[in-house]
Amino acid sequence: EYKFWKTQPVRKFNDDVDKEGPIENKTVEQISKSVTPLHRDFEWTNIDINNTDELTEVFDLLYHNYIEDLDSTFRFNYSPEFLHWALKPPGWNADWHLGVRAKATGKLVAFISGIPAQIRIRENILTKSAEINFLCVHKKLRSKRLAPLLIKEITRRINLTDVWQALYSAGVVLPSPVSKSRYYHRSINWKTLYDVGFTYLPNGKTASQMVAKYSLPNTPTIPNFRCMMEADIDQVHDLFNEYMSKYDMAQVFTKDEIKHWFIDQSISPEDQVIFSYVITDENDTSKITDFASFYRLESTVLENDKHTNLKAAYGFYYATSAEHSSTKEQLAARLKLLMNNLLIVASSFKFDVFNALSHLDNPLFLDDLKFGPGDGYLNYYLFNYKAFPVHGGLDEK
Ligand code: YNC
Ligand code: MG
Repeated sequence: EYKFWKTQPVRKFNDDVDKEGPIENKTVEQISKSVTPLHRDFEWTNIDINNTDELTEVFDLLYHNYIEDLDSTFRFNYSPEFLHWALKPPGWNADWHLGVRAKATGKLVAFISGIPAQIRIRENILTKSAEINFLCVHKKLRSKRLAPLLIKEITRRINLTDVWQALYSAGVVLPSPVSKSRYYHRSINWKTLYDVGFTYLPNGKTASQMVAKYSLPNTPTIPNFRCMMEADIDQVHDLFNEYMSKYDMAQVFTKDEIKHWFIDQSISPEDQVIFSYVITDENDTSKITDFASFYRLESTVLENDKHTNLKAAYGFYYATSAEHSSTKEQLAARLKLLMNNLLIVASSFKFDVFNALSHLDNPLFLDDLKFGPGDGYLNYYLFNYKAFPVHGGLDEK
């Protein structure tokens, strides 16, 4: 059990945490300067995301081999624009976009990525850490212990830059989660979700009753709700930091990172990845009191006659100013207003479903806004850092 993971600096299931901090301390001098050995039929490759052909290779690998739901009805379809967004935040490192090719054909058969991140755990900020994502091995090469080699090699490359901690999340349970979230789903286009088997018709209900249940207005419910613009970055940065400070664990974003994570850079509207909105003060439209965002991540519908793709919105970060959240009741009311308007936006952009995790303050609005619990869970992990369990406070791309 956990033959690989038990060799790694991660907390064991039965380890009690007495004090938070690194599990092991090393220096760059102790890290090997040569690549992790691979079976002779394979070789390491750096993927240049800015090269369209190489980006397409990663897209194709993920399109055919990345995460599926439990009964293989859907598979994540990360768009090329999404990969640009997720893999090139400020300070990104080309060496951390790591692939494996079959030597004979040159075909890309595996991938893993790292990006720089700052993570605050209670009062400690891990200023230099990494976030790992998109670990993928081609279906034909599964269970051959390639994943541990990808993890070892990316760890080596990250360690060589004097970075020793990482954050990652996965549906699978590994030693040992620091936090756990459940997926919730809010139907928008009930009919499509029903046709693809994502949702069912409850006993005694008709399809049109279900459609009516989830119908949303065409326009925002308040006049001072609008798209976030570049000029809003400073205010959103302040709002974000203030709001996130109440959680035990959160990412820390610089202004450049706020710009990267919340202002969409895609060229054509149909490729838009990130959707960010703000509420301005009723009496002073230059003042931002709230912001909220979601990203687009479609799923391929596997083996369905009517539909090939599901257009899903994923709730990302939000924040509301202290004046709207002095009590829990006030905060709940404000988040319902904010998130309801986000649902209206998602509906106007023809999303089929809005997904959210059970973390942050989401439990305050999930039920009332007609989200229902899903089958999926997401476990959060820290590499080479022992921490007490964390409840809420992190998001996942
Ligand atoms: C997973 N998701 O337990 P043991 S999430 C980490 N994350 O090791 P093999 C995983 N480890 O138990 P396969 C994992 N899934 O013997 C499996 N493992 O100790 C462990 N799926 O390797 C597993 N993407 O190569 C076991 O398995 C060992 O061929 C078995 O490959 C696994 O991106 C995988 O779900 C997941 O493509 C690549 O199934 C494959 O099955 C696949 O024999 C579909 O591996 C796509 C999918 C995972 C998405 C993600 C986060 C990854 C985090 C990796 C850990 C990072 C650590 C920090 C490094 C930087 C450090 C610094 C500083
Ligand atoms: Mg393998």
